[in-house]
Amino acid sequence: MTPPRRHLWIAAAIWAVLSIVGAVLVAGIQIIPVIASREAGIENSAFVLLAVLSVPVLMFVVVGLAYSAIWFRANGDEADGPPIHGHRGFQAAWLGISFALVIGLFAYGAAGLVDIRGAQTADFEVQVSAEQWAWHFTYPSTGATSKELHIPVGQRVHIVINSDDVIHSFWVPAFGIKQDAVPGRTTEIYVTATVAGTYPGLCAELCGFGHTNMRFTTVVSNRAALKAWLRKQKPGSEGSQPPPSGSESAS
Ligand SMILES: [Cu+2]
Repeated sequence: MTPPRRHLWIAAAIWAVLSIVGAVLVAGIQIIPVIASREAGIENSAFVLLAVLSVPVLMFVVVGLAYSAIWFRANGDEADGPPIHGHRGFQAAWLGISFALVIGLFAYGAAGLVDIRGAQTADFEVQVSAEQWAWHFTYPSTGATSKELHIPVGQRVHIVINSDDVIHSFWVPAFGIKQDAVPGRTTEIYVTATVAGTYPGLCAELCGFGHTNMRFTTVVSNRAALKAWLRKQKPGSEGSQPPPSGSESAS
């Protein structure tokens, strides 16, 4: 007969080994498929931390269950085992560790949120107008308009969002940002793109028959290329775009 303490140590050792191996494996994965902004990087590290910390919790349950099922299997006897009452140390550890995990994750998440949403300053501004079923982008620095979103790499961009009809949602998955476009109200979001390239954007709020096709392309380029592109856009050339101010129309 193995003494009970020995079982505890063996199970704890298996738990520790599986937790470390699992945490190392999970720590290496990128959870957001494409990361092209500072914000998406912060979010990905939060997801990874959450996944890493969940491994020892999962293993605690799995190892406890599997070890008991193998070593303490009762053949044919289906009666309940004797109840265990009031183990103060165990209860304190259970509550203490759970509390520390939750508060620690909350603190990490809150710091990340402040990092993403905190500073309300930007180097570049774009106004976004959503309607059934299209996106329009206006660049206040030149008055240019476009159907694609063009922003500079490595600079904090202020995106100001309005809707002409129903609720839409501005979403660029690679940037890790999503913001509702609400009729009669201006919403905003900030992003710092870190990798030049072209990224898909889409409406993330079911907004009617054409919702599926309410997509746009985001082009991230260096400041010089962006300036050259902006110079080529004639102000208001995009057509159906109303002037940037007073464009909210209630319908
Ligand atoms: Cu929409």
